[in-house]
Amino acid sequence: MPKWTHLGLVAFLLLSAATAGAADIDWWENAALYQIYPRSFQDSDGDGIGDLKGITSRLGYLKEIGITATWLSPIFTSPMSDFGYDISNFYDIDPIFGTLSDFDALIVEAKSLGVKIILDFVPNHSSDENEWFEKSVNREEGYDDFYVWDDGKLNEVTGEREAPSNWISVFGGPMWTWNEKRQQYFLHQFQVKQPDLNFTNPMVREHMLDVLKFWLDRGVDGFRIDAVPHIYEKREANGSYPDEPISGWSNNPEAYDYHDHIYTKDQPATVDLMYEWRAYLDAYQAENGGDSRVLLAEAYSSVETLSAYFGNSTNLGTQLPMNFQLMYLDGYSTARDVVGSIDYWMNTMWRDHQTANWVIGNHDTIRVADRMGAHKVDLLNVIVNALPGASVTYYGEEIGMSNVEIACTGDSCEDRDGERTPMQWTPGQNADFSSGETTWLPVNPDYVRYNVQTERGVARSSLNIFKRLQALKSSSAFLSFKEEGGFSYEAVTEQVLQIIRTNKISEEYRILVNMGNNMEILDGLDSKTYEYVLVTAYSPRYPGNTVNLKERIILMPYEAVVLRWHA
Ligand SMILES: *[C@@H]1O[C@H](CO)[C@@H](O)[C@H](O)[C@H]1NC(C)=O
Ligand SMILES: *[C@@H]1O[C@H](CO)[C@@H](O)[C@H](O)[C@H]1NC(C)=O
Ligand SMILES: *[C@@H]1O[C@H](CO)[C@@H](O)[C@H](O)[C@H]1NC(C)=O
Ligand SMILES: CC(=O)N[C@H]1CO[C@H](CO)[C@@H](O)[C@@H]1O
Ligand SMILES: [Ca+2]
Ligand SMILES: [Ca+2]
Repeated sequence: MPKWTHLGLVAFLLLSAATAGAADIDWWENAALYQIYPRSFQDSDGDGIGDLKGITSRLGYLKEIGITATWLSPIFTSPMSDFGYDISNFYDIDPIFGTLSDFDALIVEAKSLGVKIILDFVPNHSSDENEWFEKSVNREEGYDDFYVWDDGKLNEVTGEREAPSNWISVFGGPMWTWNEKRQQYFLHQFQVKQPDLNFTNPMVREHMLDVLKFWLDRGVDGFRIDAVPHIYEKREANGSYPDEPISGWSNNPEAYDYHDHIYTKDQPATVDLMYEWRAYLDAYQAENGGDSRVLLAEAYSSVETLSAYFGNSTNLGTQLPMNFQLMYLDGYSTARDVVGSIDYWMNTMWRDHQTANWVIGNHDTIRVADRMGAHKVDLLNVIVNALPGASVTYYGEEIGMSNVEIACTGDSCEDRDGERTPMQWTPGQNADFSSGETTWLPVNPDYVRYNVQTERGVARSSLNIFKRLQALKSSSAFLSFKEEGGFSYEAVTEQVLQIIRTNKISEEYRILVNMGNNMEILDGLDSKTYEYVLVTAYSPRYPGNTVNLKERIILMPYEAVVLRWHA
């Protein structure tokens, strides 16, 4: 495929884009999305663990910072072996987080504020403590085939029984575990305590639609689907499971990376499942009214695969196949690297579907401050909000939270805890996350400086920059991205990224981001005079200053600015 040049991209938009105006944009297409990790957002009862009442009390904050919709990591009943990603009852709230009536109260408050609520939906597996699994172990009628069971193979040399295939689970170790009671192996792509459901079984799919309906009826605006690529596995017509080839990426035969996951990831049936769920949501909307219900898909897959999950005009799939490309940047990434990451998405998803979304963090990835450096947090917030489409912010990134190093002790060792520490609200005790004596994870000691209350009062804090970005994101030039020539992006030097957003009539914004630690001098970028409308902490300029781009503009190390020209 020919590489798309940025001029070419603009030309392409000129030639072929429908002249869709802001009015044609559905809410999710330009949404500011925000991920809440419920254990860590706000504790309401002093037990040191965040909960639903806590979230409800903080919804006003989401409104304040311009969030369209928030998605909550799982809040369902769970033995918490994988902190809620192991669900024992898909129809209830875990007591740690509250009750169904707390949830209903949350929805009422969210609706009155105009903040949409999206739930994490974990279809691939349940907890082994789910009654469905117990029924399946006991081969109860209707549940016999609910999970992926197999007798395994007989090793002809040793005469011993072996797992059906060589598959390795995502967290390491075999993907098959023997169940004494049923005398069969069951499949688990994640932990042993997370047996995979059998999605070729229509009964399982029906149960899952029923789960969706249950929460839609309670007023949710959509679902973020966990672990989409892992839903189906390859099974031969004769019932056997083919071994996966060695990848060459790891020397450890117990590690997930040891194999190339051609039979346990992104199997073709997954695409149809996306269409099935989207059709269900659309039918629900048609019947019940209201705004579009959305599907966000978590899939660490190629952009080409994500394109298939999105679907086309006849087969609609997930609206927001989450784009993790920017999460692969690190402290050494230059503006050209950023452009490369943007290109990968634009060359496929934008070209084919004119849709985009940008994720820079989640509960499985170290925070931007640690991954790229504290001085780059604002730069990344500027980039994801300046690009067209939906932005996805992990709680705390808007105030520049960083990882906490948490000692790993024995069984409770969880290497993803560092990015899951309590939200930092004020410089008070426990950052006002909890009134308890201790919190489930320690509050980052830097909370005295990085917290919502303090940052509200600092003109160029990460928080105030973030808020300003949200205001821009919903203004006409930023909404008109589907119009011809509505935007472009390029690396004007190795270290300076430029994004242009314009409504082509009265307004043009130039966003300049210096990713490097050197001063950058740019001559003759354009012929117009611009006003500084947003400046970051490293900028010597003030909002309201002007600059004539026919002459020169100087950018300090790690400076990002938004310039505005108007007719
Ligand atoms: C999954 O369910 C289908 C339909 O009930 C059944 O034919 C199939 O054998 C099951 N698959 C496994 C691996 O149990
Ligand atoms: C089942 O079918 C696959 C693919 O056709 C083949 O490779 C495998 O040897 C077969 N296994 C058995 C036990 O017949
Ligand atoms: C849409 O995608 C399906 C496959 O999922 C394909 O069969 C169909 O031809 C596509 N339609 C269009 C209009 O591209
Ligand atoms: C980013 C994300 O949500 N990752 C989750 C994927 O699914 C596994 C198993 O459900 C979880 O452990 C991850 O946290
Ligand atoms: Ca609590
Ligand atoms: Ca699966």
